[in-house]
Amino acid sequence: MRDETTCCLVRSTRNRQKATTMEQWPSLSILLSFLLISAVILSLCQAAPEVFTNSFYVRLNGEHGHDVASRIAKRNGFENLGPVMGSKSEFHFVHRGLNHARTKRSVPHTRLLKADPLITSAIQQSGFRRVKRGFNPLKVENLVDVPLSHNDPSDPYFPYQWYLKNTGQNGGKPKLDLNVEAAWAQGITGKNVTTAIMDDGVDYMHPDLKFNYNAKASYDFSSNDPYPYPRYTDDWFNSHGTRCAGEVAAARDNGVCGVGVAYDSKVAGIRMLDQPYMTDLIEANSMGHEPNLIDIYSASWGPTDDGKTVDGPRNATMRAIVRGVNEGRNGLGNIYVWASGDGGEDDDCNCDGYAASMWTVSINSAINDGQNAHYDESCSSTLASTFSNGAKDPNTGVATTDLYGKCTRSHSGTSAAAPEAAGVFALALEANPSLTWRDIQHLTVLTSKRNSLFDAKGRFHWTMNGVGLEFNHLFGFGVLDAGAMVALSREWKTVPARYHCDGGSVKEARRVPSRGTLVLTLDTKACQGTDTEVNYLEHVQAVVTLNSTRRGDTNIYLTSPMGTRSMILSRRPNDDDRHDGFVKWPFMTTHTWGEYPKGTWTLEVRFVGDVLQAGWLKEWTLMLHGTRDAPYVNLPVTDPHSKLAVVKKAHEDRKKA
Ligand SMILES: *[C@@H]1O[C@H](CO)[C@@H](O)[C@H](O)[C@H]1NC(C)=O
Ligand SMILES: *[C@@H]1O[C@H](CO)[C@@H](O)[C@H](O)[C@H]1NC(C)=O
Ligand SMILES: *[C@@H]1O[C@H](CO)[C@@H](O)[C@H](O)[C@H]1NC(C)=O
Ligand SMILES: [Ca+2]
Ligand SMILES: [Ca+2]
Repeated sequence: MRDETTCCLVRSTRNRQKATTMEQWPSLSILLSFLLISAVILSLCQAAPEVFTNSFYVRLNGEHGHDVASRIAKRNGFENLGPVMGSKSEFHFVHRGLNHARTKRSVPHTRLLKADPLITSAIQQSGFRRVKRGFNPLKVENLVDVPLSHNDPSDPYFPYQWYLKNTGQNGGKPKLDLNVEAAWAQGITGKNVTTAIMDDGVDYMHPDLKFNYNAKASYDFSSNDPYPYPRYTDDWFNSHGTRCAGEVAAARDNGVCGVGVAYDSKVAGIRMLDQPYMTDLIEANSMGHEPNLIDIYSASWGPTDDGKTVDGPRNATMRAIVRGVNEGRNGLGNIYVWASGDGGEDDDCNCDGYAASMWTVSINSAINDGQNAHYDESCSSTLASTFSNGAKDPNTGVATTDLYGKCTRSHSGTSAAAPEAAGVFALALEANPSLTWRDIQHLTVLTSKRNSLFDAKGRFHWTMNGVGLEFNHLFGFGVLDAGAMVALSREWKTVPARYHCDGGSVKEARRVPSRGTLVLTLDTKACQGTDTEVNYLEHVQAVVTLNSTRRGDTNIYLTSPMGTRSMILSRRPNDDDRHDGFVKWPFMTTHTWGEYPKGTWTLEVRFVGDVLQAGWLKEWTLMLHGTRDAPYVNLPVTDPHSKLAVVKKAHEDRKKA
């Protein structure tokens, strides 16, 4: 079943009544593209000056294919780098005579391309910043002997992999881990599953990775060749991807480093972070690379975590993601795993359009005693958590592979957390290869655990939503439990079709008071009686347009008819924007998962901070995503205390009432 839009910046009013369940990048009218472009340009002005690269998105007037495209490029003085997402009519051209980054568009080059009779459009790519999350420079490692049980992997770093098996090493809390041994004990180790590490390259000759390397699914989009080997620098800056790869698929019992979460799975390297500026085409080609060979894409990067950026996937990248979830894995949908961000309490991952997307699984981190890490961001779109580093000794990071055949124990940041989740999902996909991208999200919600996770500062408490699912603003539905996820995956029945319901809008501009709160309500029937009826929620988006004299002092809450209150925008003290505000920004919450959407939704907007601010809320549209039919009805309940049992009972009681 396909899934319709919502993206955000350009939600089409024309599509409102459209009865499809496909996730869809809306067909764009001129007005809508204008909105998108202006939103993008506006958000860029805020963060960094716009630059233009020497690369061009080129659309031909038909499906001419690669060779013709190369000839067209050549006769205009360009080089054809290849198709955009495998297309026969869209290509990526570069002009070697242009600087890699300039401050002005090169109108003559664009004009030259557009004048070619076989070219219908040519867009010079802007360049922007995408940063790795959690980079730690090289450290010298001294190993000490830690006793092992005879069932444990014999790899020398396994005793340091407290996130796989926490015995209380380094002051950690015993059993606060991913519970992977319970998955391995079911014979599940990730066989025939490929995770792509979209990063700065992978040392695929590393003795702990080379037998699990999927060369066919790999590519280097930074250098445009099939070998995503990291570029050497003295400080090993480009070790990030190799470290992430080892967390997923380092080999077992080979005497090298530790083991991956899914140590019999494969990793692909997609090198795409190592060039002066990121472009939409590099991101799109990376996220759309070999979607039938790659099951899971893991990303430990994003817009700058400076607490004042509002940015997300651009045009082609959004298309790549939507195509991935609709068509990838031969129609089951690719899984995109995202590090929620390292901006700390002063940032909000709902302002990061990758992490906040419904089509990515956004993962936060916890440290080895159950607290959040000091760099963790919080937001209502985070689905679950894994682990990053130690509490007492910050060098007790994640033990994994490092460049040039080495090992490290100090990989950290939410960067380190996302690949652990990719590994757990690889286990789930081996246990049940027919899981869809949505099944993975449902399984995550149902099997993640509160365990002993807590907010170090006591701000965010564990709260029960309307159908008995416990969530936390920092950790989502809790820490992944590989054993439980694999067990439930085996009996899983694919969830019912997904629908997208426009739950209504408030479109008159309303003043946000300088003191006090603007409270808006929307009564919705959740498209009852239409073919997009939603009765059981998955994601909810509040698409908001607002301006204010200080964007970072704006605070927004969304409360569901069942009383679940999500903070969809927290204070960001560094965000001093006073021009752009938010333009149709899709704030997302996962906290109302499983709830019934019918009834009254409440949006509260207010200013926090010491200085009086002023602003206007110009638009609020409520987008409800989920199923018409109850999920989980055909799933057997073995444990009456499981979340599955609790939600099923809530749904059954509701039906009786
Ligand atoms: C491995 O996965 C591919 C699809 O990704 C599938 O076609 C193939 O049958 C699988 N092989 C095994 C042995 O399960
Ligand atoms: C986005 O894509 C649409 C349709 O493919 C195109 O018309 C528009 O110019 C693109 N915008 C940018 C900024 O590339
Ligand atoms: C916000 O928009 C309103 C109405 O369009 C306008 O009057 C006001 O000056 C704007 N405020 C800011 C801070 O841009
Ligand atoms: Ca090993
Ligand atoms: Ca961020």
